[in-house]
Amino acid sequence: MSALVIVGTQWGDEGKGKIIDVLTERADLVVRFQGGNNAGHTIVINQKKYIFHLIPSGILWPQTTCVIGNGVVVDPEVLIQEIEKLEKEGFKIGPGKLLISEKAHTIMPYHKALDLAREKKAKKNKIGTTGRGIGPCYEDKVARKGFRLIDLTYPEFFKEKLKTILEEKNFILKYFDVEPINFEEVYEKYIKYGEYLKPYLTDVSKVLWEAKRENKKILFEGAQGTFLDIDHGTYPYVTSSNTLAGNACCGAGIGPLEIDMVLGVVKAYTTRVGEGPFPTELKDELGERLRNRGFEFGSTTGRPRRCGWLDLVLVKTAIRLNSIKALALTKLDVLSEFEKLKICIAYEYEGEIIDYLPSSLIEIAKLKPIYEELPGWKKDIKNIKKFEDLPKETKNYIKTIEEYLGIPFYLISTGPERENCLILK
Ligand code: 2SA
Ligand code: MG
Repeated sequence: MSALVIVGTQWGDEGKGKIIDVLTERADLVVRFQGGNNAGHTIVINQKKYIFHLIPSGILWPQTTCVIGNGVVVDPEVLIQEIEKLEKEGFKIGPGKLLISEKAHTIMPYHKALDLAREKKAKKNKIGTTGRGIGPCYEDKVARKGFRLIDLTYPEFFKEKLKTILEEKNFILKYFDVEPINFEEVYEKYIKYGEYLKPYLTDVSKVLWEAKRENKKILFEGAQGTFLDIDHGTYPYVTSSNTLAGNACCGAGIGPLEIDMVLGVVKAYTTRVGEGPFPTELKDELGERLRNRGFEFGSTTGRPRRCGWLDLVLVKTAIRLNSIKALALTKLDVLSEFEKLKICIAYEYEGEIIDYLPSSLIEIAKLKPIYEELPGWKKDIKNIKKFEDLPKETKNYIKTIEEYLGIPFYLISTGPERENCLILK
């Protein structure tokens, strides 16, 4: 398959990093197309954990070119730190290995300050953002007040625009009782970032077009998940970008007919970090067990993730929203200890059975999940290499999901390491 998009079907943290890493063995390019360093994609190799925030998860494979598309919002400080950390560990990054769109927008210090200040002021009504300045940066992009990475390489242009913009930003920061941001400091820092990143900047759209013509294999790496999408997620408890597969086109600069396949990643249970509705959430000891067994803590912020049963109503909706044609199931091993498992197959809403997530938060709050109960397997499945060798209860769990969704699993992950993986087709 020459252009494959990988997206999360839940609220992020489905284990996309691991799936992308496994599939990158066969990819020439791995492309990020939205989000920023709010993402935390984790890969474990020989018990060493790597967490990527901005650099695409394919970076650890020697043959792969990694690409940051125009739809990503880039905090240059974080990106440079990520590059240097990997180089210190012996990975060769450098221009050619990593390509960055000139059109990607830049996270500025006032974006982070505003993100944090708004959350603090909102108190009870906060979104639970990662505090990385993602929302304010996308706001400025849409308001046509943003800086693209290419702008940092033109000092005079950058200087003039920064002066005007800082005036407005400092006025807003004052409203939040936040110290004003110093022009000189930001200017000096960002011009240096511009110099550092200049060799990496390129026209990503053109690169991908040519790669496609040469039949290269391209993997588009979605960040966050379907229900954090700015349009189709549980608004306003969402991130500020379109997380759906369709945005791989706009966020990287390719047309829709260039995409050949979309793969959805499904975690064997559900998690969410931050505020917002979550119909199958377990607020009891079972939720706590899922969190501890699955090590469900934010890989960017360290926040404990909320945990609950697998919600197939959500996953089925994600299939529709993203044109998902194949699925990967992750973290199945986390369920190994449970006597009984539940999967949500519909909701009850005011006495009626429905199979969709309503748009209004008021309606979502009234949903009661309807569960199908399945027996657990209570056996370690980490090192099983063939589907046939899985315990019959595990096979039953997988088959029940596949039947409901009408799509087969292509890959099943049974542990954090690259080898803990069953490829089914
Ligand atoms: P933001 O910072 O504006 O994007 O936050 C808005 C909402 O989006 C959620 N969000 C995420 N949810 C899951 N995983 C994400 N990445 C990190 C991780 C999160 C972390 O991999 O664990 O470490 O806390 C991610 N990024 C954004 C966020 O929680 C808000 O609900
Ligand atoms: Mg994550």
